[in-house]
Amino acid sequence: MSRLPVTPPCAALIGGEWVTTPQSLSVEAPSSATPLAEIARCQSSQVDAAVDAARQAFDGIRGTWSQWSARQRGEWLYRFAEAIDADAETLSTLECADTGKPMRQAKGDISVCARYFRFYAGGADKLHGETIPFETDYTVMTLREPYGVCGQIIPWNYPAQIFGRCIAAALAAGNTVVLKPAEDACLSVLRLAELAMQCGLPEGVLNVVPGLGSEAGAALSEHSRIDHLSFTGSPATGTLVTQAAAANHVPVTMELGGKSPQILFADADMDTALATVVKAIIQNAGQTCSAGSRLLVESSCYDQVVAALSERFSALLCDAGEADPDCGPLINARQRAKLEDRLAAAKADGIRVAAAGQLAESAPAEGHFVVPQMLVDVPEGHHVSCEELFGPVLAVQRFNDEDDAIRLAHTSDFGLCAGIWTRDGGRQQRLAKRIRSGQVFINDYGAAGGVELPFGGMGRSGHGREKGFEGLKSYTQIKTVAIRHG
Ligand code: TXE
Repeated sequence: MSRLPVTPPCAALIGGEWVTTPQSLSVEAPSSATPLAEIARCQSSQVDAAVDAARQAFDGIRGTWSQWSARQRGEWLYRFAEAIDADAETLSTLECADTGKPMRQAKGDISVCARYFRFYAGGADKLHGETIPFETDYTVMTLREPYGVCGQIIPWNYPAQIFGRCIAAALAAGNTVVLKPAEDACLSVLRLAELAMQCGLPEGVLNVVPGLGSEAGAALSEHSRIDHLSFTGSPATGTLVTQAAAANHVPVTMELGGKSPQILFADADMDTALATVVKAIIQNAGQTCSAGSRLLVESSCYDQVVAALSERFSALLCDAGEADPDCGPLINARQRAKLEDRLAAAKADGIRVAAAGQLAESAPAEGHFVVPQMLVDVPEGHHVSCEELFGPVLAVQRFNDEDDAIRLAHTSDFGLCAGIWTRDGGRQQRLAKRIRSGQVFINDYGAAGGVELPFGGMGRSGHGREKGFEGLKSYTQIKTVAIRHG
């Protein structure tokens, strides 16, 4: 086994206790395919126990969470953010080893995780209802209340960040949580859960049930005693989760990925645009729901842009995450095989790789590496310009005018993020309104993680919003209270 700075509790967290399971799952390092740890493999019995613990903490039979004021919850979240920052070195080493992402990205992810807790700490006591004018002998008001027990199923690409995004908002709003982390990467999540308990979170408020999607994940999504479910992952699994939740009329938030376009006009600040385009596709080896995986270039500057980007792609170095390269490995052999298969199909269709990065000599032969690459002149509707490939692969296409750019942008069914690069103010506003996308960046892409900015999909990218104050509200429901005066 590779060495870790600390071994987080590799069990399930249920009602404040770390519980081992009869069977375990092996977690491997994507950079070297060597085992890192054995984690719990929860089944429906552990998920039941975790939901019971979360119910008790929320309903107040055993726990105290529902008696905490909003201000107390905010103070706890703030304390926890400080604890995350204090443990950043260990957490980022775990995240780097477990996901394979470059070390500086792992460090950035841990700091974003702490930022979520700080942001929502300030939001906890700013959620409120309103009064509504009604008949003269009535006072009518709304109360904004937590759902109760929130189920959360999260993926492996940003375990610590997505932990922050979902847990901080759900707890700030007063919910309790049962969290199913991904089987491929969950060590930082286990460490974060351990820190949360050390920071004095009451037992049962946060429960963690590691395991397989088809076992623990399915058991959580079909559970009849949860009140809300949020899921981040693939559209196919999202459909299964939605169907299971619908059987119990449990409301869901779905974050299902994207094929996000950046639209580049000839009048853009080219240096900034091209540096950002490269970063937006190699970040986390392209395994990012909001990756800028398509580049649409105005015809008049197409050849010049492809030449300049080719130079940048050729200089990229791929290596183990610990070496802090431009690009790390993919998460596992299955994701690598899937991507290589789609690239082989594109090659068979005559699609040209204009430039590719290099694999460092030091990169372990067993690592799941795919070098960054740029596919050019991709025909409209081809799978590499419509499907989420989830790798460091940029598909480049050409457009003639604004209408053409919007038409091309909408050839994928997703609608998560978009970038628009132009100095023309009117065009910026026209396109921001016309494009189908949950987030639009003008002369930028990603806005540095932006925990304050509402995030979520249009079209097949899902529904519901996380991040920002909208994300906090999405973990609440409205109760109407009508008082007839005596
Ligand atoms: O995702 P899954 P996978 C996309 C990306 C990637 C593809 C497949 O395109 O190539 O999905 O990745 C849990 N009931 N994204 O297979 O299966 C699973 O244990 C309940 C985009 O890893 O969607 C994990 O915790 N849960 C994405 C989570 O679902 C189930 C991030 C995600 O796994 C389940 C990751 C089931 N039947 C992949 N089956 C994004 N939006 O950022 C699995 N799970």
